[in-house]
Amino acid sequence: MKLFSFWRSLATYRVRIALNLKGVVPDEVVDVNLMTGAQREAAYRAINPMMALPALIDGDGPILFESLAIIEYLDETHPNPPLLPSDARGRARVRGLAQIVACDSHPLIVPRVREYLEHEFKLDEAARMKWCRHWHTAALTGLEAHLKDAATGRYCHGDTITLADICLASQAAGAKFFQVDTAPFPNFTRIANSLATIDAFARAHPLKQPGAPAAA
Ligand SMILES: N[C@@H](CCC(=O)N[C@@H](CS)C(=O)NCC(=O)O)C(=O)O
Repeated sequence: MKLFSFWRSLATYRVRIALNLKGVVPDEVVDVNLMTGAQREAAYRAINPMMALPALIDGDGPILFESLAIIEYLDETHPNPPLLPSDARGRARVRGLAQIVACDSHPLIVPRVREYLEHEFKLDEAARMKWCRHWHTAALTGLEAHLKDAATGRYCHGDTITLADICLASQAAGAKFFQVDTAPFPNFTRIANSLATIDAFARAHPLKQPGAPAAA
């Protein structure tokens, strides 16, 4: 198994958490430096034509891409512990929470979007940060409202870790990178703090990966 990764990639952080929870250790971790644009080089474009991390090769292929799809693949191939509830409504809620992060919020703040805002629309660093913080806050506001539901427990959905928690942890790490205060979102913050104490999450954290700075 080969994981294409970069320390700062929040989508890869999600996959690393799932791998840790499942006790799966990739044979190789290939570093694709998002800060030097290595994701756009031909070698990586052949792996993932979207020029985005993560990608995973498991055995003979095909190459797996998109963090949520990879995590569901891992969940199906390594069912314990399960990352989705056993009931259809529960699965829909967990996938919905996960998609707020991975589909509605995260894609708006990735390097290719920030670089487009800079080069095409000439937005300076302060304006780009304002953009990122805006979309972070929109997701945090939506998540917090959902987390007031009685279905929330110690974690996003009851007292068992699910795909939603994996995504919540990546939103929390992103909030730190973009200096977004999560204090106004107490359920989100409580769950993020609980998850941070779990080894599978702590070991997967961006700042614990090779090449990461001591703080970001
Ligand atoms: N929806 C994708 C997002 C992939 C993505 O955008 N990854 C970022 C890093 S977290 C990336 O590689 N960006 C490269 C770029 O924007 O140029 C997923 O969840 O896997």
